[in-house]
Amino acid sequence: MIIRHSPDLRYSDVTPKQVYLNRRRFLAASGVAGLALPFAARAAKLSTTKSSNLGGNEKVTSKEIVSGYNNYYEFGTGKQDPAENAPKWKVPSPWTVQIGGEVMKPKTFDLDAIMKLAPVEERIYRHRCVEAWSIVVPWIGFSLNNLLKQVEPTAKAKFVQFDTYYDPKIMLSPREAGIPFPYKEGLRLDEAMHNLTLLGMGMYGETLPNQNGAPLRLVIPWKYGFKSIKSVNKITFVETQPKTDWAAYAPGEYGFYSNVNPKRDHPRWTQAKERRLGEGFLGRGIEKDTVMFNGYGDQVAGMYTGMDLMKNY
Ligand SMILES: Nc1nc2c(c(=O)[nH]1)N[C@H]1C(S)=C(S)[C@@H](COP(=O)(O)O)O[C@H]1N2
Ligand SMILES: [Mo]
Repeated sequence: MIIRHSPDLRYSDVTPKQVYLNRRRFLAASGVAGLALPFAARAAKLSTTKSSNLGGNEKVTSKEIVSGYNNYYEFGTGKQDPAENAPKWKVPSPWTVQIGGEVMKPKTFDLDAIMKLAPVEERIYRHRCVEAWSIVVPWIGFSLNNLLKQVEPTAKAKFVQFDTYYDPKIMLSPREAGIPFPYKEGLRLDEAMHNLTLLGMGMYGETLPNQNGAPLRLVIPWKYGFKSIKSVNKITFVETQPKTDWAAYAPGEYGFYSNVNPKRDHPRWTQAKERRLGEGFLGRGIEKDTVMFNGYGDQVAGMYTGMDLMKNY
């Protein structure tokens, strides 16, 4: 994992290039050019504080693939649908994240308040979809625990539930998509508080494209991709294991934990192998062995000691 730190970024500093260019023109006209550095320019000056744990022959996947081959069922069930449909969605502004449930201090945060909580980092993570394809992505964000600790969970809080924003006017209906909306995911409290669990607000040096979960998403690199919920606007601390979308859809196929596990096959396909997108002959992808916990076992295996991971899939 590569972590780069940057002090005091506001959400508006993580700026899509086009918006940034327009803003710079505006600032130049008003005589304050140079005050607002784009995120990419600041990122270039960030220092690397941890070395990558990618294998020697693993490369960052191209931005074109990561933003063009997506699962975001609210915007269509085909892999190309989100890239076509999600950009038409105007992300509500201000974006708020409502945090409540079993907490001492329920609170609603806007993006700028969230950006003030911790320095933004770039983290290069492997991503393994339950459908046996994988990518490597340079995310921008910081550990979710920086946000969660603000509300002071009570002793009753054992799990954390996450909701995706839902607007039936622009997104599919649950009937069309085949899964319930708002999309829901959940983590055990220790998983949610783990340093690897990322609250992502950008990738490849810019804000997230809508199809990748703008403006704010989770990235949990040792779990199958569907745990990494997009466009989060609600976080609820709860006592009992929450009902999550894919586990509700097919409990025998998708469990609550969904840790990457090459030994526990999906009922309809093997999980021992994966196809790394964009590599190999004509970029058709190369087959790789899937690694337990997606290769992050040294950091996360301890959370599951004593648990039967064939039963708790
Ligand atoms: N709200 C929402 N979040 C979601 C999904 C979705 O359909 N809706 N799909 C999940 C799945 S299956 C995967 S593999 C990842 C894909 O993230 P990416 O498109 O950024 O690669 O998003 C996850 N988060
Ligand atoms: Mo996925």
